[in-house]
Amino acid sequence: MGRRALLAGVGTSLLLGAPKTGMRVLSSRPEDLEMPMEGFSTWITPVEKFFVRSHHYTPDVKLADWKLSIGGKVANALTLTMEDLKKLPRVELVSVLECAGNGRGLYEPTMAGLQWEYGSVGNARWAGVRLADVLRKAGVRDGAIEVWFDGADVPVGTQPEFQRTIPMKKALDPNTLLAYEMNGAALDPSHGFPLRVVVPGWAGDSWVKWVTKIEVRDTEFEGFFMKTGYRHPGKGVTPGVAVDPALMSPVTNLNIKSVMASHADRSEVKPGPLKLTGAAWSNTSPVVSVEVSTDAGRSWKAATLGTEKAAFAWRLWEFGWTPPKDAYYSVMVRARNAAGEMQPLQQEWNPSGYSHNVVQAVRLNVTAKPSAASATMVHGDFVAPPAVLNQSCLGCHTVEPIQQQRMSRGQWEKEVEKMQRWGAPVKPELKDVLVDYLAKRYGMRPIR
Ligand code: HEC
Ligand SMILES: Nc1nc2c(c(=O)[nH]1)N[C@H]1C(S)=C(S)[C@@H](COP(=O)(O)O)O[C@H]1N2
Ligand SMILES: [Mo]
Repeated sequence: MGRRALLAGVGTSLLLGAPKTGMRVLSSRPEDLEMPMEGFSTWITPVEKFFVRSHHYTPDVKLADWKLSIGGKVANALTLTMEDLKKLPRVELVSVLECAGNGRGLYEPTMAGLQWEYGSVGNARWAGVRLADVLRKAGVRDGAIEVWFDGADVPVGTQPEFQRTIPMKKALDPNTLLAYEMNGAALDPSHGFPLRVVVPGWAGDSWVKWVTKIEVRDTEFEGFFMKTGYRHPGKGVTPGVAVDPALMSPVTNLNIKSVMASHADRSEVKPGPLKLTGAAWSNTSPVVSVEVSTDAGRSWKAATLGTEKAAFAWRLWEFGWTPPKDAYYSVMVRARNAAGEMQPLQQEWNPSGYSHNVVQAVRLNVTAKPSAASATMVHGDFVAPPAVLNQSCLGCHTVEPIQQQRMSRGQWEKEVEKMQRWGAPVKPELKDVLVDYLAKRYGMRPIR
């Protein structure tokens, strides 16, 4: 079995680091946690809210036992302690970290994999040393093409091990770091304590955590997570069609993307001024504009960008809007970067559901009578039907025509009144109870 984790045994400590709050748990062990939408309201994502994506169990690394080895095609193989590393120049930068699979749960047709929606992304301040400085110390030999990283985490059962490479050019980029700090403190165990790779502008699969071994290579690494996992056709393919991994390449650059976080899709708001807010980010080319459409993409207006910015960071944005009348709106947001890349209006599809970045549409019903409950129903909630449903609604037809509706409280009120005109016996004092129930159980955001 060697270093492998047995299914029950090694790595049983569930909580090694700071407790995370309000996260959407996609898997508790290995740890896969999605940031809640409120995470898009601060420029720096606190560690408690920062998403976690781990293919194996979180290793319990003790600094006293930890060492970093640098070998392969180098003149002098090195073994460094944290103390040695900290003698090299310290570099700090703020960068977005986004999982290649962010948004997978929004793809149609669906595909296997963790069903991330918007929150496998965060923006943090990373500090450490330049990978280039460490490589220079070791002396990269002629013919080197890529740099390989291995972390202290070990696979579960016969799962392949998470090991990754980045091309030499990216390894020598002055912004590519070996980071020992996140947001001003030592890395949290979930985020790679004591050392991780930071590759600004690139998706999370290159940001290897718990790094213990670095090797400079003159041949392409053939490991599962380079040759099979994290590969993308580079263009959209016919939805649902399988593509040979040999015809795909590793996911590297992030896509230009923006998220509206202040309002949930299919929610209701009262008339009056609204403040729409969210965040936008890009790859190595910075975000230059965020635009909002309140008419389903017919016209666009510039949102105001936040003052806090850095080359690889996300940019907060806000947009003030007073809906001209009570109606059902499709509000959209799109970002553009300095290279002229803009989010698409239609999502291209790829077999593993990577790099999702379609313009997000948030459907808002502006109404003086919001059925607040309908916006908060979540998967698995059950609301017991009141007796009045049976007494008033199931005399002429079954529950089916009722069940398939997705209506606001205002729409349900009109529907009940129509049924009353058609002969439904609804006691006046029970009408509100009935309408409330219908709006909650069969509201605009149906129970999936
Ligand atoms: C007096 C008989 C009767 C009662 C009682 C009744 N309905 Fe209906 N309902 C109908 C008829 C008739 C239709 C239309 C069937 C068709 O055209 O296919 C209908 C259709 C519907 C539909 C489908 C959408 C539509 O408007 O066609 C919904 C939703 C509905 N009813 C809800 C209710 C609710 C809620 C109640 C309880 C307040 C209720 N019904 C009670 C007769 C009734
Ligand atoms: N050693 C190791 N490094 C890893 C992973 C892993 O499973 N093992 N997951 C990668 C993936 S796919 C992502 S998206 C990021 C997530 O980093 P985070 O958990 O700090 O948010 O770490 C990367 N580094
Ligand atoms: Mo990822």
